[in-house]
Amino acid sequence: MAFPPQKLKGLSGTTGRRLIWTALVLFSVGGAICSFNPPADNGRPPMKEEQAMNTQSEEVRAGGEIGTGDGAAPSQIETATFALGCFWGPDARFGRIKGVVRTRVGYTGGTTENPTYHGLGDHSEAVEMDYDPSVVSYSDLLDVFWKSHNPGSRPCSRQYRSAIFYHNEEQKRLALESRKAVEAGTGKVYTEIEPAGRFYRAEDYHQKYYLRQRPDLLNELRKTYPRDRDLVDSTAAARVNGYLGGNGSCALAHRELKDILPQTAGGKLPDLLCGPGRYEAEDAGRAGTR
Ligand code: MHO
Repeated sequence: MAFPPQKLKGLSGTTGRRLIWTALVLFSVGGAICSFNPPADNGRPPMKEEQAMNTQSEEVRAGGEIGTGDGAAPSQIETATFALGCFWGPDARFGRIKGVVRTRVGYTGGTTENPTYHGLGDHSEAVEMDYDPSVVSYSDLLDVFWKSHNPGSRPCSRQYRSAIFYHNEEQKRLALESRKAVEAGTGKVYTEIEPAGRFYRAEDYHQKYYLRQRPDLLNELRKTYPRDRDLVDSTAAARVNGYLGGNGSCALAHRELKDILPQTAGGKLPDLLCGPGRYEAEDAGRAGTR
C-alpha cells in the first residue's frame, strides 16, 4: 500500500467532509434557485399595475372589516388564487395593488389534509387575495401574475409550480385566454390552470413576511389591529408589506396609508416607513427599480 493507514484515514476524512459540504452547498443553492422565481420583466412593475396605481391613488377605497380600522369597505369582493414560486414575494407584489383588499399565503392544489410548510404533501405554495373588481380587474391581476415570475422555466418542484386556481367560469376563460396569449408571445409555459380547491393558510410567520422583519412597523399596526388575524387580513398590512417587498414608492405609501387608516391618519406608520434614511435608502437599492 502506498499510503500509511493514518494518512489514508485523514485523506478520506477530508474528502468525505468535502463531499458532504459540496452536497450541502449544492442542496441549499438548489433550494434557493428553486424557490426564487425571478420576474420575467426583471422586476419592473407591469404597465397595468402602474396605471392602476397612478390613476386611482387619489380615490383609494381600501377594504377590510368595518370597524377594524381600514377605510370604507368595498361594495363587492372577488377572490383570486395564484401559485408562482415562493409565496413571500407574490404576497408583497399583489398586496401593493390598489383594489386588492387583503392577501394571505397558504397551500393549495393538492389532496393531502392540513398541509404545513414542513409537511406540504402534494400542495403548492400560493397567494390568495380578495379584490374589488370595480377597482382592479381579474385581467389586471393576471397581467401581474404573468410578469411576476418566469412561467417558461420548468418548475423544480410541485411546491413552487406555476398555477392559476380559478374561482368561476369567467376567471377560467380569462386565465386560459391569457395563457394562450403569453404562449403565442414567448413560447411554452408550464403554468397549470385548475379549479380552486381548499386553501390552507400558511403559518403566521409566513404571512406578510417582509412586515414581520420590521417589529417597529408591526407594533404600530397592532395599535389598530390588536388581533394577529385582523392585522394579517388588513389592507394596511398588505400595503406596508408590499412597500417593504420593494413595490411602489415612498410618496405613494405616505398618501395611501393616510387614506387607508383615516381614524389615525396612518399614525406613525408613514414616517416609520418613509422617514429620513429609511425607505429612501431602500428605494434606491430595490424599490426604485420596481
Ligand atoms: N428558500 C426560501 C423559501 C421560502 S419560501 C416560503 C427560503 O427559505 O429563503 O418557500
